[in-house]
Amino acid sequence: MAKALEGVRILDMTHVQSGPTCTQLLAWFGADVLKVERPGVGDATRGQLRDLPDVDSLYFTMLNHNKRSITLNTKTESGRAIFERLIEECDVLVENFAPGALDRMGFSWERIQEINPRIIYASVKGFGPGPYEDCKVYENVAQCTGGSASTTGFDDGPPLVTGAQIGDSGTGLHLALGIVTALYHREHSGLGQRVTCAMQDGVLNLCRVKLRDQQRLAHGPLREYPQYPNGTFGSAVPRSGNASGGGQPGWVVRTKGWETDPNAYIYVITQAAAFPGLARAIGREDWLEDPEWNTPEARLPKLDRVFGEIERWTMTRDKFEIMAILNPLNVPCGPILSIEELALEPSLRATGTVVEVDHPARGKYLSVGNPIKLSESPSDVQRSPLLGEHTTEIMRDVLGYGDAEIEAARREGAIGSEDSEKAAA
Ligand code: CAO
Repeated sequence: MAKALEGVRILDMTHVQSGPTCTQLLAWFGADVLKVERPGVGDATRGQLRDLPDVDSLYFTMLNHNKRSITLNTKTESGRAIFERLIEECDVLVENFAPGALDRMGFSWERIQEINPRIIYASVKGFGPGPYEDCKVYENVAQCTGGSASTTGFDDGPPLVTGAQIGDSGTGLHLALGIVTALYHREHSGLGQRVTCAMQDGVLNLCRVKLRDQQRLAHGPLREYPQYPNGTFGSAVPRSGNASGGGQPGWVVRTKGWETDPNAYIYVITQAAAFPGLARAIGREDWLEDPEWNTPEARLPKLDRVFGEIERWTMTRDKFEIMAILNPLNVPCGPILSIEELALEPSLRATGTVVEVDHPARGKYLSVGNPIKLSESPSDVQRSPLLGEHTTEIMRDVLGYGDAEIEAARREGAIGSEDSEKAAA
């Protein structure tokens, strides 16, 4: 079976997390992703958060599967010429440098279009046009400036960032959609286009429901927030702790073993239709006849007591047992799964969402595979490339350079020498 993006070639100038997430997704779908890295240095994440000395970090390997690596110094004269050849041969150029970096290398959008009018030029930046457009941005900056941090956490505590990398990986995912949309558009128009995605915008898109609530707030208190009815609302959407945010009340409650296990918790949603089953399961069938408790309206002002009663029951059982009891009753619930539990979960291994990858320098490690499954287009996970591993191969097979030209480019420092790259690794 052919991979969905077979035949698409990506000139990958990305680094750190947001851009590499995007190009990794495209690579999983079969695109030929040529990762361009500075000779002897490479993507900074190769050396960040290393768990093993002198071996590409998990940070790098887990974001750069299925790619080929070419080292190229685009700030040398022959490096620039090679870069132009790459632009000619590729369908998409993806980058997430600090604002203006590619222009400073001599490659404005106008120049890139001149070289290849069919190319799609896709970028991640921290901010869109406006007062902050020149700022460098990392994950947590985007979470804070995109509306996530101000709405995450408890009302009486500081803003919180989340573990999910919604700024980096989230924006990479948005960018990948922009790229395949532009590729589709090119089918009719024959032309490439510029695709940009700002991390602030990507995070705000994921916080869409909070902008919904901001406007609802003008018409009265947010009844599904824990501040209702006893607390106060200010002018901005407050942090809502573990409230569900949807129309159905939910909360995190402790389960058996919580005293020592930081993840002995479960999220329980008290959906109206399933409430009778839930009340019976926790031994409070008396609520079903009592007008003080038997309607969502009656329970709303005292949800803390409802969840207090639920918790009295959940604290007597472990989170998986609770899930097994509540699911047949149609009570939506989610055990708090640790990353350790997810790593060991057989069903995630079976679907390829968690995969074991073998790497020549580090041996076997676990990674998250492609979470997007296509029925007709397989997607497998191949190890990340070593720095410059495919330099000669790409120079020869993609760009058509002969041995003498490759040697000359190496002597001029436009591409890295294989030895120096091995030493840098
Ligand atoms: N050959 C020659 N020079 C190269 C090169 C190559 N192959 N690859 C990169 N460079 C140069 C760039 O041209 C740039 O040089 P100038 O500053 O002279 O223009 C320089 O390397 C460094 O690039 P940078 O400014 O992007 O890198 P940084 O480490 O200073 O900043 C980051 C990193 C992530 C803050 C910044 O790239 C950024 O804001 N990116 C956009 C937002 C983003 O994606 N953030 C998420 C990152 S993941 O948390």
